[in-house]
Amino acid sequence: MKRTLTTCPYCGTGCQFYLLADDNGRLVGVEPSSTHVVAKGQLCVKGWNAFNFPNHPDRLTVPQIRKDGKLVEASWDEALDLIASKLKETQEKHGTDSIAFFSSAKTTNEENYALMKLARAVFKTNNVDHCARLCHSSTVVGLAGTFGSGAMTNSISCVEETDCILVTGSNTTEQHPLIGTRVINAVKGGTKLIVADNRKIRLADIADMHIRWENGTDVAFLNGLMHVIIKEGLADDEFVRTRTENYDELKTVVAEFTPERAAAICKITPEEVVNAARMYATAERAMIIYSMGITQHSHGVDNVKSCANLAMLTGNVGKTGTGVNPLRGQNNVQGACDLGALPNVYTGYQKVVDEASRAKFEKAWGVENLPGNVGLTVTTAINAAFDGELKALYVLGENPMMSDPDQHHVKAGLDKLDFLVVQDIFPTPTTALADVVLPAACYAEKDGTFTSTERRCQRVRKACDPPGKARQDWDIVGDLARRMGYDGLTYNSPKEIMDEITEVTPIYGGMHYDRIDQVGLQWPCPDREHPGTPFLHKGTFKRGLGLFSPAPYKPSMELPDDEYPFVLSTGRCYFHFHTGTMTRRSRLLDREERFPYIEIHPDDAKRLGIYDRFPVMVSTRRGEVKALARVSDIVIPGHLFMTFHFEEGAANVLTNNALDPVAKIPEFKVCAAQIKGAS
Ligand SMILES: Nc1nc2c(c(=O)[nH]1)N[C@H]1C(S)=C(S)[C@@H](COP(=O)(O)OP(=O)(O)OC[C@H]3O[C@@H](n4cnc5c(=O)[nH]c(N)nc54)[C@H](O)[C@@H]3O)O[C@H]1N2
Ligand SMILES: Nc1nc2c(c(=O)[nH]1)N[C@H]1C(S)=C(S)[C@@H](COP(=O)(O)OP(=O)(O)OC[C@H]3O[C@@H](n4cnc5c(=O)[nH]c(N)nc54)[C@H](O)[C@@H]3O)O[C@H]1N2
Ligand code: SF4
Ligand SMILES: [Mo]
Repeated sequence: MKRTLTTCPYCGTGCQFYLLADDNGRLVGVEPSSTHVVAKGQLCVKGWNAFNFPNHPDRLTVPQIRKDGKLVEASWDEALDLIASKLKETQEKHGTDSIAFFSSAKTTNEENYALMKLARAVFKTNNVDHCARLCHSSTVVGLAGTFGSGAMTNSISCVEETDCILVTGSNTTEQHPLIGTRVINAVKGGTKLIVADNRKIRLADIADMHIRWENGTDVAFLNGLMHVIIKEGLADDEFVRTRTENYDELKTVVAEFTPERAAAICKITPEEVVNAARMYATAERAMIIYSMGITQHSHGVDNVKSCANLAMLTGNVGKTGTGVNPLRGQNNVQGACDLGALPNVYTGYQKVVDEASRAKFEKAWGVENLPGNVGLTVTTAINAAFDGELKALYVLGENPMMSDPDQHHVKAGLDKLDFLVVQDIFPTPTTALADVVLPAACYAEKDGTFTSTERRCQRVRKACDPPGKARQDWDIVGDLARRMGYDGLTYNSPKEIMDEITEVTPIYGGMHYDRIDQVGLQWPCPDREHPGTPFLHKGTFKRGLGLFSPAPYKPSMELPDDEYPFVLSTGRCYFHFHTGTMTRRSRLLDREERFPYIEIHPDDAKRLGIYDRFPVMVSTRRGEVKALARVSDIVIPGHLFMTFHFEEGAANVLTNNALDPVAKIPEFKVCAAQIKGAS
C-alpha cells in the first residue's frame, strides 16, 4: 500500500493524513497522522472518508464544448483555443472588465496564484474573487480595519491555553470538528465556555452559559457587554491606553447599550448580558471564536469590528490563549485570500490601487499596465451579469448556482452571459449552464499547498493519477495563458510556482517546500530562517495602534411580517460539505444525511400541523423549495434552519441577495420565510 501524507480537502482546520493507494494506484483509505500538530492522530468523519469521492464514476474526465445547446466531448486544444478566442473577442468588443474570474478555496495556493496572475497579467482585469466573499469577507475587512490584518489572530492550540471562550456563530464541533474537540478538552480542564448561538449546538450542552439571542442582533449584544465592562471597571485600562485609539468614540456608542436595551433588542434577559460580560472580562485570558453567524449579515463588518472592540477593551489580543479567532471555512480559503484571489489585492494583501505594488508585479511578471481599479466581487459580478454589464465568466472550482444567494437571480445572470467556462471535478448545476467545461484533477491527484485557518501553510501531495484527461488546475491555466501569447505562466511544477510566490510575497517569504516538508509554517514567515508566527499583534498591532471601531445596531434587511412570519437561517451539517459535490458522492456520508431538511421548533410545528420527517414547502419572496421537516428544539420558536447541501432542496432558492455595503457578503443568516405542510 502506498502512503502519501497530504492535507484534508474539507474544512480549514487543516488536518493532515495519509492517503492509502493500492497496487493499481486506486485510493482505498485514509490513515490519520499521529504527529500532526492539529490532528494528533484523529480525524472527523469527512476526513476519514476523503479517499472516496476521487474514485467516483461521475468525475469529469474530458473537456466539453456546448454545440447546438448540448455539451459534447472535445479535445483540450479545441476547448482552450475556443476559450482564448472568446475571451479575447469579448474584451475587444466590450472592454477589459467585461470578463471575470472566480478562483477556488478548494484548490492550492499555487493554483490561486496562477489564476489571479492570469486575470491580471494576461487579461488585465482585477475582476477576480472567490468564495471568501460569501464567507469571511467581513472578517478580512473588519479585522484589517481594526487590527491591520484580516486573519485569525491566534493558533488552534491556544484553545487549550485560555480561561474563557466565547463561541459565537460557530457550530464548532460540526464545522471545525477537531477544533471543537479542543474546546471540549479545554472545558474539561476548567475553561469557561459561553455559547452565543440561538441553535442548541452540541457545545451548548457543556457551556457555562448558552445565550439564544435573535439572529442578526450581535452588535447589540456585544455593545451591551462592553457597556457593562466599562461601567463595572472591568476594562484593561493599560491596554486601552497604550495599544489602542478612538476609545472615546467607543465609550459614547456603547453608553446607549444598557443591559436592558441590549437584552430587549436580542430578546434575552439583562442578566444574561451582565453575566456574560463578567465571565468574559474577568477571565485572565479570554478568546473569541466566531464564524458564519457573525459574518454572513448585511452588517457583517460591524459584527466583526464589535468582536475586535470587545477583545481590545479587555486586553485580549497579542498573547497566547486570547484573540479574535475567525474560523476560516474551506480547506484553502485562507490561502486563496493570501495569494490575491481577491479584486483589490495581489499576494500578501498588497493593494492594486497602490502604484508601487503594481510596478513591483509588472516587473516580476514581465508585463506592462496592470490595472489599478478594484475589480468585481463574486456577488457584484453576478449582479453585473444580470445587468448585462459582465459578458464572460471563468469559474474555476466554485458552484455559484448552489452557493450564491437567490438562485433564480444567479441563473438569470449566468444565462445572460455570452460565454461561461467552468473548470470542476464533477458535473454541477453550474457546469450545466457552461459553454465550456474543463475537467480538473482533485486534491488527491496533485502537489501544492493549502493554508489552514491558523495561517499554517502545509503540503498537499499527489497520491494517484487524475481520471481520464483531467489535468491540474495550474497546468490548464498555464496552457490558456500560452494560447494568449504569455509564457510567464509556464511552470514545470507547483514548487516552481511557490518559489515565485516567496519572491513577491513578504508574508510567504520563507515558505519553501523543503521547509514545510513535514510540519507547515504559520505566516508571517518572511524569510528562510524565520520560524513562523503562532499569534499576531504581539507588542504592536499590524496597523500600529488598534482602532476601536464602534458600530450602532442595524436590523437585518428582511425581517418577518404577516406574510412571511419566520426567520430563516441557513448553514451546514456535520456530514456534508457545501454544495455536496464531494460528500454526496461519498457513500458513508451520503448515507447519514440523504434528503434536504428544515429544522422547526415543536411549538411552531404543532401550531401549523407539521410533523417530523414529513414534507413541507418553504417559501420566501425569492422562491419556494420542498424539504422534510425536522421538528426539534435545536431552533428557537419563530426560527427555521436549513442547510445548503442539497440540489433538490436548494436553500439558496430562498435566500436574500442583500449585501454588506463594504464587504459585499450576502445575508445568508436572516431572511423572512413561510412554511406549510406539503404532500
Ligand atoms: N461539515 C461541514 N463542515 C464545514 C463546512 C460544511 O459545509 N460542512 N463548510 C466550511 C466553511 S466554508 C465554513 S465558512 C464553515 C462555517 O462554519 P459555521 O459558521 O460554524 O457554520 P454555519 O452552520 O454556517 O453557522 C454556524 C452557526 O451560526 C449560527 N448563527 C446564525 N445566525 C447567527 C447570528 O445572527 N448570530 C450568531 N451569533 N450566530 C448565528 C447558527 O445557528 C449556526 O449554529 O464551516 C466549514 N466546515
Ligand atoms: N445559503 C447559504 N449559502 C452559502 C453559505 C451559507 O451559510 N448559507 N455559505 C457560503 C460559504 S461560507 C461558502 S465558503 C460558499 C462555498 O461556495 P462554493 O465554493 O461555490 O461551494 P463548494 O461546494 O465548496 O464548491 C466548490 C466546487 O469546487 C469543485 N472542486 C473541488 N475540488 C476541486 C479542484 O481541485 N479543482 C477544481 N477545479 N474544482 C474543484 C467542487 O466540485 C465544487 O463544485 O458557499 C456560501 N453559500
Ligand atoms: S476537522 Fe476539517 S480538516 Fe480535520 S478531518 Fe475534519 S474536515 Fe478534515
Ligand atoms: Mo465558507
